[in-house]
Amino acid sequence: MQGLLNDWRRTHYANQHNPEIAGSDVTIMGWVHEIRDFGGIMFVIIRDVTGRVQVTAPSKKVDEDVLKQLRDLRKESVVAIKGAVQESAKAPNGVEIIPKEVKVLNMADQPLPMDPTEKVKAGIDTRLDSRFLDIRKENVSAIFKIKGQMFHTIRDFFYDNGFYEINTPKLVASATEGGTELFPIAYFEKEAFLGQSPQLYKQMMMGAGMDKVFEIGQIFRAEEHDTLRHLNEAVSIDAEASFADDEDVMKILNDMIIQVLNDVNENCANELEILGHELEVPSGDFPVVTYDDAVDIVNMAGVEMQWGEDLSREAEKALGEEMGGFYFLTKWPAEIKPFYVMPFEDDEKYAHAFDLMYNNLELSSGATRVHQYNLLVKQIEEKGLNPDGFGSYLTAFKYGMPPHAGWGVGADRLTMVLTGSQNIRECVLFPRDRHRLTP
Ligand code: AMO
Repeated sequence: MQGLLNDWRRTHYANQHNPEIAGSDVTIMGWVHEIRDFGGIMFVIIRDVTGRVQVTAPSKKVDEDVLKQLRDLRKESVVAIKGAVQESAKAPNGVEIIPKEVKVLNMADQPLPMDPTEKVKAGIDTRLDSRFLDIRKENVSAIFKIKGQMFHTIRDFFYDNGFYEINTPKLVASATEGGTELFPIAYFEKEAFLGQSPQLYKQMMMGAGMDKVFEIGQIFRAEEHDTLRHLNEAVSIDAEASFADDEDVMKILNDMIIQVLNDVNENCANELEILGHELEVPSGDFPVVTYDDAVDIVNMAGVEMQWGEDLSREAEKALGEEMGGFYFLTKWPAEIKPFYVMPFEDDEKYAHAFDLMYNNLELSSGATRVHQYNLLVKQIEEKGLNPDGFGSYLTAFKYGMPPHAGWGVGADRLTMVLTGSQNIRECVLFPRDRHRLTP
């Protein structure tokens, strides 16, 4: 059978080729990025997850069978090549490979649905339709390498700070963030939905005595919006901590973001360079602006906003213009925050709720939670919801629920900031939006 690895194994990745290994034999495996045939000499660029390396085949030096195999290659085919490394001032890494044996592992069909070398530019829809080819581009895979580093740092951060990782159900019976944005699903004879937030479960874990928990998981929002920062399926990084309030968890969030920025700068310098993106790391605590001050700032900028309204897109832009970078927006009107948010003791119009913003992009929402059963029932009713729908959640508040606070960060939005992407679709492998359910 053709195309099997058999006893062939890769010895070097593309980025491990440098003048230090000149003279040695290597086996590389990857995709045919480019073929240039000048008759007397042929260049084949091989690409793998780390980058590219040049295979140079002068017809006088290379076996006729090998030359024929190279000549018959089609772009984006998967190959393995054994050869000798030789110094070359003109080649990308200062070295090239003179091929001795070629194994075609899988020939690619032609024409390609899109061109991963970007000689022919494709729009976002064509790219997403052929996402596997799109991600072969280094400026696209760079985004996901940075996103991977982000999750790595975040998990390290949580584990280092005493948080336990949890997984909560995504098939749920009720809404958490207000009633309208749920995807109904068929669940045998019952009504069920896709979860829009692990909110109720992470709070129940506080009642379960787990002290500090986090979850990284999918959230589903049936909002009809079609914007550059909303998807119908997103990844949320959720944290919840007991015996803590909004200020405590803002500090945790602040520290986590700084660690992510530092780690991405340190470990993803190559990816940032490919993206042409620089990441500034703010020193110390992010600035804080209260909702009241934000209303003034927005109005002063000529965008009309009444006290008690959520920020319109224009209001977010005006505020972002004034604040810049990362900042917290605090002391929200209780009326526009969910039922689980703790009101101020001395003025119930305000809630102990905050958003973390980056320029005009909301990255996170969080709050001190209501931990008293009676107040929670009252707030559920005031939001026009029926406490009967929250049975097992509410019960957890009757038998020893500690004071607690937490937040949820949109992972895909944070990736936009880390990579300088303007469209959230760039930061999700297979985005789900109003019009897209495949691939
Ligand atoms: P919220 O609804 O604000 O809060 O969501 C938290 C964060 O998740 C991201 N996000 C989204 N990202 C992309 N597309 C969407 N449709 C989308 N919806 C939300 C945003 C947002 O800031 N339970 C609370 C969190 C908490 O209080 O702990 C919640 O879900 O970045």
